[in-house]
Amino acid sequence: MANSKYEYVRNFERDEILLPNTWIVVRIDGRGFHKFSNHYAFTKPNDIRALDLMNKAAAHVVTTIPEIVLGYGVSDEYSFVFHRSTNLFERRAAKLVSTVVSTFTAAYVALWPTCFTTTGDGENEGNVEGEGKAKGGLDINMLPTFDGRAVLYPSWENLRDYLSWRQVDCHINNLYNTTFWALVNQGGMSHTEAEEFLKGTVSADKNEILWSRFGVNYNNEAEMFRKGSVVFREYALESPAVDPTVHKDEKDDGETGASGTGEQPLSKTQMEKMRKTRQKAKVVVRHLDIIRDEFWVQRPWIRSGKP
Ligand code: DGT
Ligand code: MG
Ligand code: MG
Ligand code: MG
Ligand code: MG
Repeated sequence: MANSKYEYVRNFERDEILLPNTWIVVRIDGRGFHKFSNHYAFTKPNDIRALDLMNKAAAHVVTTIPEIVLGYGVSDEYSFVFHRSTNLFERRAAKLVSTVVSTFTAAYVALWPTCFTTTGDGENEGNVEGEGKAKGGLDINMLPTFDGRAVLYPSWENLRDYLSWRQVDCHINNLYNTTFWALVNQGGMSHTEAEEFLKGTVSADKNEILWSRFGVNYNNEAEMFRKGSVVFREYALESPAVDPTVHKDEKDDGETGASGTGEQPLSKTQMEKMRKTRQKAKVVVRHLDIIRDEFWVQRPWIRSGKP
């Protein structure tokens, strides 16, 4: 290729390369979803259609980017975990984040009609029908957009704590919102009254309010609302893809594994083989406890990155 006198401008480009051998979490979050959820009349506090759509978009992201070993979502956010051994896009932060955000957003838009089928949803009566709004579709003036960031976690424990933090957040917010909306919708309180009423209450108080006033046992609320959603690859236990010996050296305290402590990085062929195996696996959405060890013990391939 001929060099032009303009070529030098390339030197202005700078890449942020993410530290090797660290877990990469790309978290995306809906921009202005407070407004967005009102516009499309999301059910309060949880809209099953909206959460299903987030989960479908996330499953698409995990399916099309095999380097992602796990997704965890709640409300308008999703965290995607790249295995620490990944070398995708030479670990360029901007490329990783922008690819995840745009893949997620594209899927969210494309799959919207599979979750939202009614027309005239929400507080969008002011819009002239046919003005940039397809029947039951998205309003050009109110499109879903997401921001994204990459955060690095140097140890398995740090990554686990990050995910636990998100799941605890899900629980705390959902318990609050469930109680708040029960007080408003069934209890006849105004928003301000409900807010005042809940000031200074702890979890046990909210459980008690739900039970004694509204006969609601919080533990019977949908798992998706209480625990959020986990997206990962599921392999049949007898699958040859899961070789139990591969995970034997994964000690709880040690950080061993692919490209870890002096181990040879995977060759191009091995990498390609692993990618193919992952692509063939089934990507599932579950609503499970990811704070306790059980989830991780049962699915060692998430931590080991093999396959
Ligand atoms: P941001 O992220 O700073 O651009 O602003 P927001 O408005 O997206 O704020 P954020 O992300 O802290 O909070 C998420 C908003 O999305 C919150 O106002 C509630 C809303 N939302 C998320 N899921 C649901 C749902 O299932 N039902 C309803 N009614 N609202 C939801
Ligand atoms: Mg925010
Ligand atoms: Mg948001
Ligand atoms: Mg949010
Ligand atoms: Mg290009």
